[in-house]
Amino acid sequence: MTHVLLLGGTTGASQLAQALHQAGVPAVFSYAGVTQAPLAQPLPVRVGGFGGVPGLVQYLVDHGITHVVDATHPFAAQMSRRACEACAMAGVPLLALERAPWQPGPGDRWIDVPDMAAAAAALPAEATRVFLAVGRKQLQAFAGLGQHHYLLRLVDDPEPGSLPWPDAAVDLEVGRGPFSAEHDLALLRAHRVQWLVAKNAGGEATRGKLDAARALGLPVVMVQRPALPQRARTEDVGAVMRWLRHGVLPSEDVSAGTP
Ligand code: 3Y8
Ligand code: NAP
Repeated sequence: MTHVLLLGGTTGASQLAQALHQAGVPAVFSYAGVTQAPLAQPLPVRVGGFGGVPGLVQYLVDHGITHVVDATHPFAAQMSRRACEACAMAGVPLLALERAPWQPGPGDRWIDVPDMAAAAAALPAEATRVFLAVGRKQLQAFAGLGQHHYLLRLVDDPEPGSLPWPDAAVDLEVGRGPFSAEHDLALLRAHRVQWLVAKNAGGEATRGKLDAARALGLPVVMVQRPALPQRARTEDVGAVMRWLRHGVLPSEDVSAGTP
């Protein structure tokens, strides 16, 4: 009897949850619990970490999980690494639902950097206005750059005093996305943004800010994805459903991750 553990927290995971629900496939949707009110799902939901690899192995065994789909974000690297390890130990098949990285197009002014520290170093020394679209957990890398004015987009209101700059240096937009290019163009204009910092999340839900930056001719510091272990992956919800039904992916769907 199939029982799927869906590691979620992204638009793709929400789309797969709908497909699993409509197909009547027994599944449980898993959130880390880092936002106050995550999107409701049409599947039973569990929230919170598993307790590292041993905790996840125990969960797989206790709940008779037959398949794991890692539909977490490309930057949720620790979860993805631990899922690979736990599934190998428990002998449970794993498939990643992962969108391709964004590629620059004509008119894009991207500065590719390997990590958040390099992103901070890529900003100009002189004071400017920066849209940090990297979430709450990554702000510390920019804490020492008090000369800039920041526009932050967070999923939840930050705790008072939790931001690493004085309130006067920060404009805050609280929102979950997806965000349209029109919305983000108005946002960048309203806040006179001169620089963007983004993670190469891929997908359509937040590429609007990149289209808006191109329209305004703004430079984008683009943080590359962390390396992940080799694992079967696909970008297509239908391919996941075929894998669950028939156990294999057509070869064109399976490409190894970044070594
Ligand atoms: C908790 C689940 C969906 C929901 C939307 C996608 C799209 C918007 C892109 C910008 C960039 C950012 C951030 C972002 C994106 C979608 C998708 C995606 C980026 C939710 C969600 C959870 C999280 C966690 C949250 C992180 C933060 C990152 C905000 C739900 C809304 C910046 C990443 O405060 C915190 O602790 C937030 C932490 C991890 C990155 C960070 O380091 O702070 N996402 N995002 C999931 C869980 O608890 O398991 O609350 O409903 C999901 C979404 N986030 O399903 O359509 O699919 O990628 N989320 C980044 O890419 O830079 C926003 O503003 O342009
Ligand atoms: P992370 O750093 O890779 O994971 C940290 C720990 O959080 C994991 O080791 C695991 O704890 C727990 N965890 C993460 N995702 C989980 C899930 N879906 N279900 C249960 N436990 C989970 O993760 P993150 O970058 O903080 O991302 C947290 C969540 O936000 C994920 O669901 C991810 O899909 C979503 N998200 C992240 C980003 C981003 O930019 N990172 C963007 C959009 C959405 P244990 O080891 O104890 O199991």
